[in-house]
Amino acid sequence: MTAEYKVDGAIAVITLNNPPVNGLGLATRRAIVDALDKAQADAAVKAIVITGAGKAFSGGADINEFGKEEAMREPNLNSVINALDNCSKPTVAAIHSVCMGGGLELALGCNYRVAAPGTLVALPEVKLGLLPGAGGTQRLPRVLGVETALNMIVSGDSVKSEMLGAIPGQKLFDKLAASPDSLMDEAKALAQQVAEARPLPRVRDLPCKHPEGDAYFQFARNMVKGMAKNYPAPARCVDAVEAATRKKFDDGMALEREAFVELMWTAESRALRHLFMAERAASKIADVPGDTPLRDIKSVGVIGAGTMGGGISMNFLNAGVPVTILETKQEALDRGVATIKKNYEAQVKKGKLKQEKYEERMALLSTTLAYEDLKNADLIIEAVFEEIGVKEAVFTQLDAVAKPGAILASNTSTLDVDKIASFTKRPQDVVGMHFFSPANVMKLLEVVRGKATGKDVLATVMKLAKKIKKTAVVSGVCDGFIGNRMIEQYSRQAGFLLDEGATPQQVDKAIEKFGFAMGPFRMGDLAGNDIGWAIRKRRAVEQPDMKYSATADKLCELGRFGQKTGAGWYDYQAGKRDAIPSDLVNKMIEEHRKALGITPRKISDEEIVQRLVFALVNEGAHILEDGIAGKSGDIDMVYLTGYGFPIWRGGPMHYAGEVGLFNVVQAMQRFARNPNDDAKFWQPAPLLAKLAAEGKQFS
Ligand code: T1G
Repeated sequence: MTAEYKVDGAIAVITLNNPPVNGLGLATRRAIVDALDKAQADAAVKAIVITGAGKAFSGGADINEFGKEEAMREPNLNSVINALDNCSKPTVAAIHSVCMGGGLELALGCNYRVAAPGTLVALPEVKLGLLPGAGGTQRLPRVLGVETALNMIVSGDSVKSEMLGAIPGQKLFDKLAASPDSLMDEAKALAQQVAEARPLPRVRDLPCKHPEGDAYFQFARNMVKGMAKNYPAPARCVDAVEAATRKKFDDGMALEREAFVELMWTAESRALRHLFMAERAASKIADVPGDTPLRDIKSVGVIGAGTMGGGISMNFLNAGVPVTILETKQEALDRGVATIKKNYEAQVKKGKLKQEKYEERMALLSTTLAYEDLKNADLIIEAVFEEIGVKEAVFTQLDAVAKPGAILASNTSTLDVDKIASFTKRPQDVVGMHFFSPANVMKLLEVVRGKATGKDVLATVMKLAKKIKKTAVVSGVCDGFIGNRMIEQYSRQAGFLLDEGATPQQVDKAIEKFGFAMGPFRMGDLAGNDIGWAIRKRRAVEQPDMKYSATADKLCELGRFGQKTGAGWYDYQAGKRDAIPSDLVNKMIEEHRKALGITPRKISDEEIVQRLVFALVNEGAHILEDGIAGKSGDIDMVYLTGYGFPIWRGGPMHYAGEVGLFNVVQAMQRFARNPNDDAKFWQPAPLLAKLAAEGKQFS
């Protein structure tokens, strides 16, 4: 059932019922028009109320239909709203919880609207690289005014119903219900009251003007150009709303429709829609049922009050979960707490956090030097020194102290979670929770699943990730999990590009122009070049055939670890973070090329970007083959939320699909023929080669 029809006295009630958020899929759209026909054919029915069952009035068009012909198949949403516009009896929308996108457009097609307080109202299409495509750009300005409507459409942000209802002169809501519980009674009462009222008020008949149209829309265009240079949709939103003030309603609708169809086929919209689905899919684990019982996490222990431990603690304090931080020395605890306070005070100073909220959070924080004090914690996360011996000591003690059923998590970024679990008698309770620095800011959380990790532990951590506003992605156990394993190949290619003739600044500029937040060399200087140095030393023992450019080691041998040592790939002025191209480093690279007998060549930005990005794609394909990531969208989520991959390109695996896997493999074959590149490096992963040969995508 996708819409229920019931007659209550003289009022017909149509209830959308397409869980989870009453997405307006084809079957639901058909059910609405059938119900409208039924109500109009029944002489006993004098008015109609439309509402939504469950947790939403409607979340809008059904995103599962995107890119499919069902989305456009009649009755499409515009046709449903036209049927409302031409309905012979008054229609009242009873709005609650969530009223978004096509759901709000549907409500705007009704003659009257009653909203429960606390309803989230939005036209979020722009966040999918679209614009409202069922009259939202033409109707919302008519009921809220041009400026309020345009702000909502260009931002895509939700606004509470009571705020919109308080706008002087607004015509969006005819009534705000006293409470969600009284909504239906009040909507039916209004329907009864207007049953004979004629002519029926239609939003499309309202005037739509802006007193200084030219100046305002010029201002709006300038604003949008600045904030959305990589996205075409916001500018089209401005065009459509401007059309509402200048054209007849139907002509404005035609412009909106044309813009909507055009945007639907842009790479940016495909990327944003992929991101929307991938983010939700990431929280689903193939072999962990959605109804897996969860463990109750009422308190958290964090071991280590350093940068990571402090940041991790803040995530839970922010979510109202009490935290006990354990350290080995009081001064380490004091330093850690002082850093947490400093972070919060900075937010209070910027007006991003209220003083009382800050105090509330600090009241949830306690500290200790004794493992004993963690005995009641439901989840304990260690963030101690990245050395297996230290982890062994910590988990051995945790095993002795933690209560049965406590989840024991390691924040390790490189060590073997199975080995860590083996230090306990409860491997089923052990899981990796790999936060990214700064842990209280970065959205990505790699949840590392050990061989023995319990399904309820995984389900609990994935749910908890949502509560602390993290994007959690499950990774299997391997060196570097998903993100760091891929970035190692990316960094190797960056080094080879230097050997062949590129400079650090040229590589960084090329990939930053492609959209990365930061190129590999600026990022190395920020994170510390010694991290990669330690990994290469380990590699030299474990995997001697894995070649690297020697430039990175030479840099570290000069003590140039990056910003923390005042010099890295770039030079830095004291106290500043601006990366200054270094003559010393560029000379070192030139001498290194000579020693290799390589004549430097000019390398195009396109080749730089392809070699860096396809290095990620190929390793991502290996990660899928090895079962370390469950789906390619998970890999995209890791790169979009943890490694600065440009959002509007959808992540490395999605981007490879946009390029075409055939073309990716063709490029890799060209690189393999380059005498100075590592032919073995460009051996396509079997999965990539197979999909490319079959003309398929990763997902
Ligand atoms: N259609 C179908 N399913 C949807 C959906 C939608 N529009 N929105 C969410 N879901 C699913 C989601 O996949 C998840 O499924 C479940 O609902 C809970 O979502 C013509 C073309 C509505 C505020 O962009 O902002 O209308 O994983 O985890 O935190 O102009 O979802 O449980 O199986 O996010 O409570 C415009 C997008 C579409 C709204 C609920 N609408 N959704 O948040 O739960 S374009 C949107 C949201 C459009 C017209 C155009 C949020 C939410 P599962 P959730 P939540």
